[in-house]
Amino acid sequence: MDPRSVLALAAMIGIWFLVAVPGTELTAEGRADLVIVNLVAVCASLAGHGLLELAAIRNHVHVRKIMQLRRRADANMQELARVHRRLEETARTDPLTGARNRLRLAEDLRTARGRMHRLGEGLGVVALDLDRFKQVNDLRGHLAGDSVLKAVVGAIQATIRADEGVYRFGGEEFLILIRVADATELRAACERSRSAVSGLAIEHLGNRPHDVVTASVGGALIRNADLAASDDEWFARADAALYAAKEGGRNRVELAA
Ligand code: GH3
Ligand code: MG
Ligand code: MG
Repeated sequence: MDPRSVLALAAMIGIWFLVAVPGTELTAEGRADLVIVNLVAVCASLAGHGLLELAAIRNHVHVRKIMQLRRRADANMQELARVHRRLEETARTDPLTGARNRLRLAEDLRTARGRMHRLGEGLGVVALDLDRFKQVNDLRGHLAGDSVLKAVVGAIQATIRADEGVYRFGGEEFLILIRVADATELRAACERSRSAVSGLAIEHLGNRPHDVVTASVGGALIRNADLAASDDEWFARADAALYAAKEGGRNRVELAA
């Protein structure tokens, strides 16, 4: 039962008793005074209860406001974390092709070195350069050249695992990092990338005799014993193989010695 009802009931009984029950030694005036005192006490008590309730309501409103602010702050933090993740991704991506950029390459190579050290995994460092690409720009314009670059990245990405990467190394030269056990696997992976590019069948009349966009590919197999060499030395090995592929007639794969 509500404390106020209990209080009111008690007061009513008290007042009724004072007014109605005869035989005490109180005078009529004394009774009236007592009734008034009783009524004042009841009113004061009810007012006190009312004030307490008001304070409780205010408290409740404050708590709700605090919870609302807390929820808003949580949502802001989540949005901030999302924007941060997006920025991190954007800072590591080539805006034209969507390939990973050189910042990401340096980070991924550190990770690959760690895996090689711990697990003895082999790493394929593959350099891929489009053949006579300058002619695409000269014959069909720079924008057409740009869309070829995008298509090439998409085609190469389709040949590698989700946790492996294609990196834009320079203008129309790409680097691919793949996990391979030996030279046979490396050659097969290089060949998949090469044929993915020619398989796009993008017309390129400046690239005789194929008449479609092709790529030359150079692969270097990196093992535990190569951990002492720098990233640049690894790139140089892949680049030398790429140079040999260009020299050998383009649209072909060569592996570093
Ligand atoms: P090679 O077979 O010897 O590799 O011949 P190439 O013409 O591909 O090589 P070269 O280095 O002479 O030319 C590369 C061209 O790539 C020159 C440049 O205009 C073009 N290129 C570089 N970056 C971009 C780009 O972002 N967009 C476009 N459209 N072209 C680019
Ligand atoms: Mg080229
Ligand atoms: Mg080039």
